Amino acid sequence: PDGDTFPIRTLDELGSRAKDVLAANDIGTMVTAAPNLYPHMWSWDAAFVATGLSTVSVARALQELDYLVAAQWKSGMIPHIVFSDVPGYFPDVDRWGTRGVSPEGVQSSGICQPPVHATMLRRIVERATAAGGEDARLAEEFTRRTLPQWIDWHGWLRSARGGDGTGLLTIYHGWESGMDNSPRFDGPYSRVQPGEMEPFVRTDTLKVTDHSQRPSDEEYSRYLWLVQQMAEVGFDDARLPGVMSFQVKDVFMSAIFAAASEDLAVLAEQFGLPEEAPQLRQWAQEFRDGVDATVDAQTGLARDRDVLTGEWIGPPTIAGFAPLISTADQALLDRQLEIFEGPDWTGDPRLAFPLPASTSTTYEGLKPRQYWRGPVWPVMNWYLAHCLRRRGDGKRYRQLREASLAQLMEGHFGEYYEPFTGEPLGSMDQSWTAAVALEWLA
Ligand code: 9YW
Repeated sequence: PDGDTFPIRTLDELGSRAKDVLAANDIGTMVTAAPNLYPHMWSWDAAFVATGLSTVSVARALQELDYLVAAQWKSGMIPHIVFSDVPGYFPDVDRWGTRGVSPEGVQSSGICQPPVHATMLRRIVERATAAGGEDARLAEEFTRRTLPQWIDWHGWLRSARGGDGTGLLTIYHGWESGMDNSPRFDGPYSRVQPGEMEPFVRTDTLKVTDHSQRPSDEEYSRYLWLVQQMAEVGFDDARLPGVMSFQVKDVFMSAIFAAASEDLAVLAEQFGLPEEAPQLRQWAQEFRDGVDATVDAQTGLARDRDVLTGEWIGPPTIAGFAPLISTADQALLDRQLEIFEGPDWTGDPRLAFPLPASTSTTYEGLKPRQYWRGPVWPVMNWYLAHCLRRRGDGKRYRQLREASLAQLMEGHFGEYYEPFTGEPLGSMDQSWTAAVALEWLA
């Protein structure tokens, strides 16, 4: 808003500006992911936004999760975008071809995103329970009512995407990982050959005018080709393995699933479905093991795998730290933390702030301004810190908090940041960035 000054001077001011960002992005039905670039609800954004909102209003936070879960498909899938009526984003619901496939009255995409929801719901429930009164009552009512849906969501992930005994979830589109153009996917995408397709006009490059911060046109034509491949089989889970030219075992998403299944088990025990807890814990165990088994003995990082070629995926990205989210193996955890704090990651002395970049800052393919190829993503900093705190590592949580708050004081709530200069990039006033600012301050 007019009159804002940069950088921000006090933590109080940071908090009130973060609240203003979320309020401004709230269109009544949903808090859009960003004011201009992303005028819809994204699945994993909504979960992070909800936890941030719960520091202000538990009722408003639960409304956000309610709106998302209401868009759940019959299969159990929670779609990665729930569209508002605001125009201007591409691909829109028509390009997705999901009308008639998605539930009546729901306008959504036809793919999923990482399942952070149960973890964030548990966080909100803990906050609301501590507050007591009306907040506690609302959180309990919401959790009892929606638990079956979150359990179906996990059941769908396990059966449609992870039922092959690997303890790893398959994604059929880089967008499902939430890290669209990460170098993790360069190999698999190089084998995607777009065929005959409707022409398209991107809208993201009209909004982020420095195109070097966004994926290339060639990348976008592959993204759209995969959407078409899914639409041609009516987004039928059973047919996707036979037709999709992109199939990757996503190690980061698998770790999120393991941790969230554990959190869901806790909620199930607490809110009336204790008989579901053993199954959820079994999935947590299976995927924890699956993630641990991907670790490269030489680099110490976890790896994705290209299902179609059977190859491990090499580039050192933030996804390599998946075990920080899920592992129960203390030696592995110690080794990962040493790498995390070492010169290729948060210990790189050239960094503006000691925070993990989306790819290692010493990687030859690093693109420090381009999306998931190098910038630092505030939401990832908080999520990883939250996972460490859950393990009892308050010291590291506080270190990441201090660095993150110092980064955010520049005041624009950027979607991502240049690692060496701290410049905000992509969309400004990004909702999940504001949400994690509130979490850091809570
Ligand atoms: C797009 C909304 C989404 C995030 C993704 C991020 C980006 C959307 O924005 O993708 O059209 O490029 O990669 O993780 O959920 O913030």
